[in-house]
Amino acid sequence: TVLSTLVDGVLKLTLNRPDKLNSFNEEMHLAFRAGLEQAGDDSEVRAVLITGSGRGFCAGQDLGDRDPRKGGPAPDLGHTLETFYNPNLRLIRALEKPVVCAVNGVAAGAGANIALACDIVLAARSAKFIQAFSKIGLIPDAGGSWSLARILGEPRAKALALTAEPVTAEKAAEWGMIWKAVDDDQLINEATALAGSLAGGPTIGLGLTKRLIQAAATNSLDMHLDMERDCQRTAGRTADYAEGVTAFLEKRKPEFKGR
Ligand code: LHQ
Repeated sequence: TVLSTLVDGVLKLTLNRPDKLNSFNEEMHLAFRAGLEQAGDDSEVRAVLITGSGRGFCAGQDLGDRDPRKGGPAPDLGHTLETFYNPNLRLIRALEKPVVCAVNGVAAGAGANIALACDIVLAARSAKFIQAFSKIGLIPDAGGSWSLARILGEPRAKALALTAEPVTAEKAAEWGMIWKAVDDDQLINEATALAGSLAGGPTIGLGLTKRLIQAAATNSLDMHLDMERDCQRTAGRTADYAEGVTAFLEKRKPEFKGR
């Protein structure tokens, strides 16, 4: 349910249930988690690229998995979030390596919000982001009510979440929800090139940069300046920093090793 390849430092995770628009069942949640855990544990992995197979990126939870017409007690969706979604969201945000997301088609419900949790999001021009939850009586999960409010502010966040109106890739870029919209036939090349270039970067410095930017919203300036000091101290001790400065002085391209 998730295809995984590691090429030139890029761990590519492809959500792969194309006839269900890559919606999540338990098996796919666990396979996705295994990929994200590998990204953290394996020092060969220096960037992650997440995409979907077929015409969609991800339609959120597989709604066929929990058909209310079959009867039985109401499912505990809080348990589903705690067991399956939330660990994966936390892994993406805590991973101190860049996570690129190539949204190749529709991203609905939790699928949209997993994309929004990634560090750099490219989307095919034909892709749409849909906060589908309100259509079925749910709240925006997978971090959506948090990330939308942060990214967009309350007016746009509320309108998108309450109406479930689709947002085109173009508009998502204009609103700062994603990095950019890319022609459909260029998406995977461009995302692969971007992930490849990040994987060739100074991994420790990039990871610390991610940590700092994520901490900014909740830190005071005083706390944040201390955090920058500590992170820069760490970055300044890496071999990649020495290589970066040496390469600059020698007027050549640096060869970063991720150490
Ligand atoms: C699907 C799905 C799908 C199963 C398309 N499931 N089959 C929820 C509950 C529990 C715990 C916690 O969290 C959550 C989080 C959530 O993510 S809730 C939101 C769940 N997702 C949705 O409500 C989106 C449902 N899907 C749609 O609205 C449409 O499929 C979109 C707008 C994504 C795409 O529309 P179309 O391009 O017109 O495609 P389609 O609807 O024809 O779908 C293609 C096939 O994929 C179709 O199957 P079929 O056998 O008829 O070809 C769909 O049934 C299937 N599919 N989404 N979530």
